[in-house]
Amino acid sequence: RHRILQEMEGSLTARDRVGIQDFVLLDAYTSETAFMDNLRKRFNENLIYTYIGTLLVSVNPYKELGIYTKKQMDIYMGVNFFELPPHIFALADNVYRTMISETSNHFILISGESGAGKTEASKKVLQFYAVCCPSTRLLDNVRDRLLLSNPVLEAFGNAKTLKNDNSSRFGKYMDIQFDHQGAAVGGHVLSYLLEKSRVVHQNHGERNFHIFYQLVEGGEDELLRWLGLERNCQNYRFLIQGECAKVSSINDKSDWKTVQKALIIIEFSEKDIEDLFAILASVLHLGNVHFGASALGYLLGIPSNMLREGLTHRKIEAKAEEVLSPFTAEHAKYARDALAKAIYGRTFSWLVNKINESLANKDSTRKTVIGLLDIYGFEVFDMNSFEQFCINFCNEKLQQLFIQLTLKSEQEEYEMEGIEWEPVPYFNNKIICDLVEEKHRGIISILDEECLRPGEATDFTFLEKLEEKMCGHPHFVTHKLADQKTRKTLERGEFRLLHYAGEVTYSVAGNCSLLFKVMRQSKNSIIQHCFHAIEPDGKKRPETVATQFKSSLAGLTEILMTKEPWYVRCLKPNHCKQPDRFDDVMVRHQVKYLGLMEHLRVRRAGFAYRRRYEVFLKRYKALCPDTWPHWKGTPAEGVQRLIKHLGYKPDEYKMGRTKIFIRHPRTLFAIEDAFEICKHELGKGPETHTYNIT
Ligand code: AD9
Ligand code: MG
Repeated sequence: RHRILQEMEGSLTARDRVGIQDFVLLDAYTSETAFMDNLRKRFNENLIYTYIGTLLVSVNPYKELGIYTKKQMDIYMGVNFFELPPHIFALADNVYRTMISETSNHFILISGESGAGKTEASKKVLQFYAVCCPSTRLLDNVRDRLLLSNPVLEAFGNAKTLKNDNSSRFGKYMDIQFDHQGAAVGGHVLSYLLEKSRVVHQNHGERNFHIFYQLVEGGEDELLRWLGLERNCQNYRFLIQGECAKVSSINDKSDWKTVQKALIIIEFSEKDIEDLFAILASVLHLGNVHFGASALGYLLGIPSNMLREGLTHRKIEAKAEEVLSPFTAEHAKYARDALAKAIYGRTFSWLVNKINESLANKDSTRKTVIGLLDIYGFEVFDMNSFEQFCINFCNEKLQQLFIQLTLKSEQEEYEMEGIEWEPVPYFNNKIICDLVEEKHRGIISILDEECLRPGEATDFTFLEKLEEKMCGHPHFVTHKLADQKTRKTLERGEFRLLHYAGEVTYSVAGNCSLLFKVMRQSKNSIIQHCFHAIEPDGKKRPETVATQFKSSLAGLTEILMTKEPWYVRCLKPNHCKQPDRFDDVMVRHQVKYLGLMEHLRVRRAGFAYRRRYEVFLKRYKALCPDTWPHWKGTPAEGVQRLIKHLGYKPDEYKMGRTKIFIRHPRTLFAIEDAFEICKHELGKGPETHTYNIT
C-alpha cells in the first residue's frame, strides 16, 4: 500500500494545481465565485469529488471514469479520510471504521436533484462494503443478496423520465447490518411511495417501469406464449404513451437476464417468479382491455365474469342493500387504471418484503448498522401532479433534516457548550415543510378534508379551500395571486409552491371497493396475499395517500435521528445528460439551495470533531502516562492533561462544558494513529513511549 500511496502522491501534487480537495481549505471560503471556480476546475479534470470537511460533494460526470475498480477500493480501504483524494469510497470507509471503533449506528444521506447521481453513489457504497468487509463462505450469500437486491428493485421501481434514464420512482432506505467483527450479516429495505400512476400513464419522452420492457424484450418465447404476450412493446398501450419504448442507454434484454439471476439468488421460488410474471402480463393486458377480459381473468386467477363485473359496475349501498350499478365508459376506464396501479403497487410492496425475508439476519446478537438513504430527487416538469408534490415534499423534509443536524444543532451546540461563536445565517425551509404538513392547516390536511368529506368534493373545491387558507403565505401562489409573486401566470386548476430548490406549479387533477373484493378471490397467491393484507379497517377513518406518506416520512426521520449522519450532496452539471458540460448557472443554483456555502462557513469556523470528555479519555488515556491506567480527577481535567502531553496548540481545540472540540480532522487522525501503535505495543506499557503527535 505504501508504494501505491507514493505513486498517488506524484499525481496529488499535479492535482493540487487544479483545485483544492477540501473547500474548508479554500482561502476565500465565503466567496461563491471561488467555490464555483474550484468545483469547475476539478470537474474539468475529471475530479468529481470534493469535501467540505467530512461532507462529500459529487458532480455527475455522465461518463465512466474508471475510479470504482477493485484496485481503487483497496487503496481507500482503511486509510485515513484526508490522506487520499476525495472519493465516495473514502467516505464509505470512514463511516465503516467509525461504526466499528465506536460501536455506533450511522446513516449516509445522499441528496440532490433528479439525475444528480444519488442512486449511483448509493450503489458504490454498497459495493465497497460487499467487497471490502471481512467475509466467510456463509456470508458470501448475504453479500450477493445485498448486491443483487439492487437490480431487482431498480427493474420494478425505476423508469426513464425526461430528467434521468434510470430515475428512481420510489424512495429507498436500506440498513446494512454488521456483526462485531465488521462483517455484513444482513440488511433491510424500507420503500417509500412508489409512483404508481406511471403504470397507466407516461408523459411524452418517458417510459413505464423498466421491468415491463425487460419482459417483452427479454422474456423467453415459451414464457411470453404462456403469458399471452407478443414480443412487441408497440402492442401494449401502457408501454407506448411516452413514444420511447427503446432507449439507447438501456439494454432491456441483458437487464432481464440480470434480474432473472438476481431473483434466483434472492431465493424467489419458481412459483413466486411465475406468479410475478403473470401479474406483469396481466397489467399489460389490462391496459389493452376494451372490456372483454377472459385472458386477464385467467392470469389473475379470477373468473372472468366477476372481473368484468368489477371493472364495469360499482357497488351502491341503498337501505342496507347492495345494488350493482353500471359504470359509464369513462368510469370503467378509471376503474381499470386504478386496478392496474393497485396491482402493481401492492406487488412492489410484496417484492420488497420478499427481499427483506431473504436479507434478514437470523442471528439475534447485537448488530451495528449503516443506513443508506437514496430517495427520488427534486423534480420539476412542465406538468407536475400529485406525485411530484410528494417527491418534492420529501426533498423538503430531507433538507430540513440536514439543516437541523448541521446548521442548526451545530450552532446550538456551540452555544450550549459555551464556545465563542459568530452565528452563520441560513435559510430555514421549515416554513415550507409546515405549509405542506402542518396539522389542521397544511395542504395535506386540507386535501384530506376534501377527500374524506361526504358529498361533492372536487378538485375545484380543494383549490378554493387552499386559496382561502393559504392566502398571503410567502411560499404559496394561487391563480388569483400569480402575477404578484412570480411573473408566470397560472392556469385555472393550478397552484404554485416556492420550494427551497425552486418554484413548481402543480396541477390539481382527479375511488373502487368492489374491485378489491373481487381481487381477494384470486387464485394467484401474490394477488391473494396483497389484497388480503391491506383490508381497510371499517371503523377507522381511512388515511389518504398523502397522509400515509407524511407519516412514513416522519417515521423515517425518527429512524435517522438515532444514528450518526454523513452526507453526500450530488450536483447535476447540465440538463442534457452529457459529459464534460458544466453549466455554471445551473450548478450555482444547486450549490445555493443545498446550503453548501452556509455549511462551509459553519465547518470553517467550527470544529470537525467533538467528544464527551469521558468518551475521549476512555479511548486515548493510554497515550499519556498520567492518565494511564486510571485517572483520578474529573474527565475534563484528564483530557486537559492528555492533550497537554500530546502537545496540542491552543487554536487546535476548545474545551466546552461537557465536550472537547477539535478543529481539524487531521489532528484527530494523528491521535488515532498513535492510538493504533500504542495498542500494538501496550504490552510493554505506555510509560516507555512518548507519542508527540502534532
Ligand atoms: V433520481 O432522483 O433517482 O431521478 P439520481 O438517482 O440522483 O436521480 P442516478 O444516480 O440515477 O441519479 O444518475 C443518473 C445517471 O447519471 C446514471 O444513470 C449514470 O449514467 C450517470 N452517473 C451518475 N453518477 C455517475 C458516476 N459517478 N459516474 C458515472 C454517473 N456516471
Ligand atoms: Mg435515483
